[in-house]
Amino acid sequence: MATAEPTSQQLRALYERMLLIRRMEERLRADAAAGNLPGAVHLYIGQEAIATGVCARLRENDMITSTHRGHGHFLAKGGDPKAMMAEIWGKKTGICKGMGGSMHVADFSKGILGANGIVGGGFAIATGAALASKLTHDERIAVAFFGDGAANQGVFMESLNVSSLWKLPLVLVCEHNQFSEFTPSADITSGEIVDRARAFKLPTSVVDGNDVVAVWQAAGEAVERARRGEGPSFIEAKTYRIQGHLEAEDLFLQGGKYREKAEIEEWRKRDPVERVRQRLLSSGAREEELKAIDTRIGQTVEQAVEFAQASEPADPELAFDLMFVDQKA
Ligand SMILES: Cc1ncc(C[n+]2csc(CCOP(=O)(O)OP(=O)(O)O)c2C)c(N)n1
Repeated sequence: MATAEPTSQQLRALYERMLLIRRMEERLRADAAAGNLPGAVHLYIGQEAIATGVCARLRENDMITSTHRGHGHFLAKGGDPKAMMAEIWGKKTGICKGMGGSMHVADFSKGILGANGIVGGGFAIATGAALASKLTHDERIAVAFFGDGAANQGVFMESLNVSSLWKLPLVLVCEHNQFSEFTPSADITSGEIVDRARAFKLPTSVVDGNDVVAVWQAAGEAVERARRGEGPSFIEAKTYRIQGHLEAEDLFLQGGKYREKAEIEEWRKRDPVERVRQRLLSSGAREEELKAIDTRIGQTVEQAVEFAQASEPADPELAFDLMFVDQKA
């Protein structure tokens, strides 16, 4: 049953994945602040429950599309931490040979169709992937992760329309983190985003995006429905962006502000990683076991950074080989 509680083994797996995303990004935050990274990073800290809860319901060959805030989706879908770190460091050993960077981490072999610097760019890709799956009867489903800002792009409506009409195996996951860059969502979004999906007759659920169990349950139902060939579903996960829009936010704002520190602190109290940790402790996990998981993940992160640092820089000449299939300069 999709709405059942996760077993303690499943809950532990959810916790581990969320913690991996958190620790990878804390390291990225430190390296961004130290000026070690060649490009901008948009961090997912505070939203880990969403990618993790959804991707835990997917098969390895199911497909996802992501956003400019894509590290969490990549890792949740089973992307390799070393290859992601090297990509963000702009190295040849990166998952896209260092040619894409933070905003384009992709691994087709794991169904990760890519992070995307174009806001709303994932809708049509995921819808097309779901259509391909339906036409070839391969039983794969596609998930589009997107922000509340992206829900204001017209292509969202196009995806809702054709996916509903053609009963495509698609799950649309809106991560409502309440901001678009430096603008509160309420200033640019009319009505409720979920009502847009209802208008196209999609089954919808609105969940606490900081509660991995709630996300996991909603995703279970949506994924099963898509797998049965009954069409798309929409999930809105309510959450909050803890970090700035990007790690160089202060430079952009030049002293200006768009939210209060107290609000951020309020949301820190609903930290999704800490919540699942408490849940594990109250269901019998021991503090030392959880510490051991953290230590192991710390080593994974450290190894990923060492791998990235030791790798050669990306080769710009590769642009000629990688841009088009079979094309040489
Ligand atoms: C088509 C397009 N328009 C504008 C931008 C500039 N931009 C980058 S991120 C962003 C805000 C996106 O907000 P949301 O979809 O809610 O995602 P979040 O950053 O909150 O995760 C904007 C407007 C862009 N990258 N692409």
